[in-house]
Amino acid sequence: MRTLVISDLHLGSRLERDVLRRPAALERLCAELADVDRLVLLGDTVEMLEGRPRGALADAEPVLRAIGAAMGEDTEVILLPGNHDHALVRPWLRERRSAGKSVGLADRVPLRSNPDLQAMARWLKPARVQVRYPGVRLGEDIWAHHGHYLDRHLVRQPQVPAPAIPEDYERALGTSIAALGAVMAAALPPIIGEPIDRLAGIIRLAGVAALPIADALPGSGLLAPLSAGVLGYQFRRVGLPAMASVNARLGVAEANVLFGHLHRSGPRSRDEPGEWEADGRRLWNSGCWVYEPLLLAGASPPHPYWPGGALLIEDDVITPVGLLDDVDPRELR
Ligand SMILES: [Mn+2]
Repeated sequence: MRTLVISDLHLGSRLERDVLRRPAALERLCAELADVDRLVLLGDTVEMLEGRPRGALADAEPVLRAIGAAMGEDTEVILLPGNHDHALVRPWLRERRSAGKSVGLADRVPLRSNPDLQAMARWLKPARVQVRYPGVRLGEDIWAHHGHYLDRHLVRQPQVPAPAIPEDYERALGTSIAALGAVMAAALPPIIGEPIDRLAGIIRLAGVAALPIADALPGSGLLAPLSAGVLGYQFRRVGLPAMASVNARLGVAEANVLFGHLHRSGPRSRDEPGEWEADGRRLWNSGCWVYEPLLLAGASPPHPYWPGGALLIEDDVITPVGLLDDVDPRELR
């Protein structure tokens, strides 16, 4: 069984940073999918936070149709909502809450809980689709989650209790992104003249990892801290420990935890392996499918923020791969 995990497609992004709208990128992914039995879309598949969820879904349709066709019969797609497509799972969460039922670590979300989920499942045919939230078990010792729960450990908010349940994380979702927007707006006066949705793109990319950057450089007010290097540093010093905190509080039993959200694929060959391990668990990041010019200008693959990151699982062995590393960068912009 061959499983491919990809995340952070952000299909329908207003500035068209989602590379799968580019034929070269979509073709490369589809070629890979021909040999895949199971595809995991690990969150932020559709960009529903930019104020045009219907348009984003419409943009996602042809991409999902191509993915389903490339997968073919007797294959499966597991869809997990993240923070940018959290709306997909909200009706189900509300239903659970009103019924007084708790949420587990890998619950199955019925497609019928949301017409948008039903539409996505239809587009992905003939692959079978199941929706899981907030995580899914992918093997004896592998649990995958989009990673947005880690935001809770990056902002000064009421502490997450230890141990915690998914509801403790759900309660404050959204506030962190809003808080980040406020910090960025205050910290980046020199960026005036930069379109505001360009800024939104940076925020999306940085995730809440930008918050500690703003804290660490009070009054600097420069865009410079958002270079790939500093983001990478923040990812290792802040992002990875925050994800480890989520795993510890939720009591994740699996030894391997896959996540996306921060858009930084790894561990890569030059990464320090110890930074990706905590409490007996190993962390793996699936990267992203977004071309962010502010981070990638002048860069070339292999690069931790290069679009096309994925995690390949075969016989419970996990391998980070860069599926777009060989595609002409001009075809990704
Ligand atoms: Mn995310």
